[in-house]
Amino acid sequence: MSVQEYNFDGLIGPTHNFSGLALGNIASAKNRFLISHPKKAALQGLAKMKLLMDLGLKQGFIPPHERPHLAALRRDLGLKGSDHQILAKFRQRNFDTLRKYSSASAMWVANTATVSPSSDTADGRVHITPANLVSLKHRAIEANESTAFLKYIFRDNKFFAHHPPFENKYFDEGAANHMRLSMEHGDKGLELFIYGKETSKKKILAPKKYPARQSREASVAIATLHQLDPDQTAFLQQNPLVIDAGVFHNDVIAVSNEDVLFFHEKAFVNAEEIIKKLSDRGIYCLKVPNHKLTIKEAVQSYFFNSQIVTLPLGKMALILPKECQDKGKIEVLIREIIAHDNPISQFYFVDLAESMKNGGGPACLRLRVVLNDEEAKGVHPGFILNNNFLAILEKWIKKHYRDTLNIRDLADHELFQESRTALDELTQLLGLGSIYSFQK
Ligand code: SUG
Repeated sequence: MSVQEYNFDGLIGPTHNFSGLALGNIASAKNRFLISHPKKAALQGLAKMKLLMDLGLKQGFIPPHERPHLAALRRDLGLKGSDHQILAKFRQRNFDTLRKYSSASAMWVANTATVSPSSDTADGRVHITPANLVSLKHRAIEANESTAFLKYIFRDNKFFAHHPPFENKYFDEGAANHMRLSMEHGDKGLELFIYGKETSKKKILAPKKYPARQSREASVAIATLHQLDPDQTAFLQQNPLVIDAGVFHNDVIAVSNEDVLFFHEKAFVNAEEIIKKLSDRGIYCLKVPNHKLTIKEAVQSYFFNSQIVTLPLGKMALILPKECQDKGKIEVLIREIIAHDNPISQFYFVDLAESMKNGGGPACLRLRVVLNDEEAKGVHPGFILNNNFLAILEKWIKKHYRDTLNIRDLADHELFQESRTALDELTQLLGLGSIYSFQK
């Protein structure tokens, strides 16, 4: 049976904005309150999906969440009144509260869940745990819808085991802190979990400036829930130094694909033993030393937030953010990677400038799901892209999305209605059914 990796990308929503909400994420802070370009943002995301499809890869998508999330606002603050009245109230006062319920952050689906393929799990099912994202309020409100969407998309329970997101005591940011190494996607893999803090231990090295988001307790609990083989599971601490330099998720400093692990020298604490073990098993451990690229340069360029994908003929491609283009040091590194003994043979630059301004590069925008042919049939077909769906989505974005959005527009009832209409039409165009609570 053939096994393939599917990349499910977050479709960028109609209220994409720059709100500066993510502490420790340098791009988000720097671009706070800039005018955003929702139409351009969504088309950029779609162009990346198209590139991967043109390369012969399987591509799916996860729909945007409705924002502002007025249902969560009502629930949390006990508000009554119509949508119009609530928005009007926040337009005048407490706009900062509304911002927390308005981020289009659900686009970064590398944070939506952790997924373990069936070849790694004891019961032979694909295990999915949605991330609770409790480190930041604007992201924590994603968990309910994400859980519902994932159950709806990966719908056949014969193949998919869905776990609920954790309660508040564990801090979980999903696949952005999870890597998997195997000779081929379909082989049993070693799952590597990267955490920034261990809440039960006082003495652990901790960042000083910015918060660590992922807790070891969450990673360990996922490994247990997913029924992973302890001999094929490892936990590594993220270096607090890199967190303080703006590496708020591991995927900003490391990425893996099949038998390739690509990472910055400073990414982890005490990783020598595991790296040696991996090298001994034939994994290509591509370490970038600090003198070739500093942590700061890595964060500015998002070099490690590239996707590494396996092409149909077995070689691999790097999908890099265009911020890596024409950067002397990075071009040298890319050439070295291509020239040396490892499976990476091609590279492509993608323009994701709108997502990048919020700290989201190519790898942030995708959730990887390894599926065999049978499991693939257990996925709702409306969420798997083909060229026809791509064309529909492009037309839909062009019809409904605004060219520009000012942060204050988030309190605008017209924008709220526009995006609701857009999301409603999206579900009809692709035959997705009623996935939004306003449709029920
Ligand atoms: O959680 N930015 C996101 C970016 C997430 C990137 N994902 C991965 N690295 N996998 C975050 O920091 C900023 C949104 C705003 O401020 O409006 C934001 O949430």
